[in-house]
Amino acid sequence: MRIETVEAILVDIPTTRAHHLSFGAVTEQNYVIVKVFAEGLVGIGEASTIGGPAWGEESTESIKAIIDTYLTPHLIGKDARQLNRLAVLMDTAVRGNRFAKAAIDMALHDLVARSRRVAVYDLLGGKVHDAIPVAWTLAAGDTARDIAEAEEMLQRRRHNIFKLKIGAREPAIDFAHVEKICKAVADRASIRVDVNQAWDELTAAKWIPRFAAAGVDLFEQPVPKWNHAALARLASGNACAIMADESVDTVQTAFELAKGACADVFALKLTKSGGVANTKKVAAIAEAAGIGLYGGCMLETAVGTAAYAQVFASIPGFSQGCELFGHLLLKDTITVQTIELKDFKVWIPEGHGIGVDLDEDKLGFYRRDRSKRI
Ligand code: MUC
Ligand code: MG
Repeated sequence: MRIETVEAILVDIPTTRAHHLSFGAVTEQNYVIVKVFAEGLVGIGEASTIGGPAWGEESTESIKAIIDTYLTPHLIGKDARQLNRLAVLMDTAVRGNRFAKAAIDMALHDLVARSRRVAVYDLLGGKVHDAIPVAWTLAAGDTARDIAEAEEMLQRRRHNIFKLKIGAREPAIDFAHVEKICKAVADRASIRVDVNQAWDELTAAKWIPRFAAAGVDLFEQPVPKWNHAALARLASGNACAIMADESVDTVQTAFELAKGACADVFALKLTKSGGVANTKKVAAIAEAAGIGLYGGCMLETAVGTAAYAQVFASIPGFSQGCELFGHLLLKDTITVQTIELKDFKVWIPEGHGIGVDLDEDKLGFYRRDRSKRI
């Protein structure tokens, strides 16, 4: 199945509300939608970034440039079915840039699965989950609004795990905010916080036990990604489970973090790890080290969400659930099918490939190079 072309399309979609993180507020999510064409079939994938290069090093613009200029020329004419060989080829041609490689890798998996008329999870040996418990992020930037959102999600039986974004304000102000939410939903939900690298170790050591005493179950990335030693000391404190997100990306960093007992939980993301195979290797390292798993996200559209879901479905574990809700934070959808969230779980999409198809009219509307939006 010879690859004919690869298309990388910049897409911007407004969010339903501002999403406040330690480094700013997001009102529009940016994506690169990738299409790989071969023998009359098209495979789709996606790279999503949050706040341009503020969350991580890659931006949608850099991802598109890497795909168009440095990855696509190596892929044209190659056999799409050789997924492992193509992953090695991409790693040889380009260092790092894992989000760009992951978007192509998702599209290749989708293409090959569609050509065999099976789901991507079938390519990976089948599902171990039909559904995974799914969190919702409360990040409206306003305590009353966050509590109202949590109540609505509980009432609709969509989410009973909430992740709160903190780190932009003084810890005492964040604490008051989180404490009020913990009190409001006590015994009905699990509350976690994500600091997105904003604290130093002393701040984390001082505040984590207080947040834990208020009812927080899990602390995500309290310190900068490079500070593995601080993560290890915080994790050994046992006040609260520590989850590595930005810190855990490559197979090598996963191994280093596991070796140093730096985290109780790893947040898995296909984009962070550079594709399907490496995500599964990171999961295997976690399994070997007794580290829990959480299915992370980058607020993907239903394309990326479906791709993540297919892969997560094939991995045992996920003791901490997942956060495959990104498509529901967007004002619109660019897929024909949606991904179902009910009974506090996300349900793995069924169908061929990743299980969702692009709505070409919507894609046409939201693509950045469309000169005039109607
Ligand atoms: C992150 O750092 O976890 C995922 C969900 C969310 O609210 O933010 C992102 C990124
Ligand atoms: Mg995070």
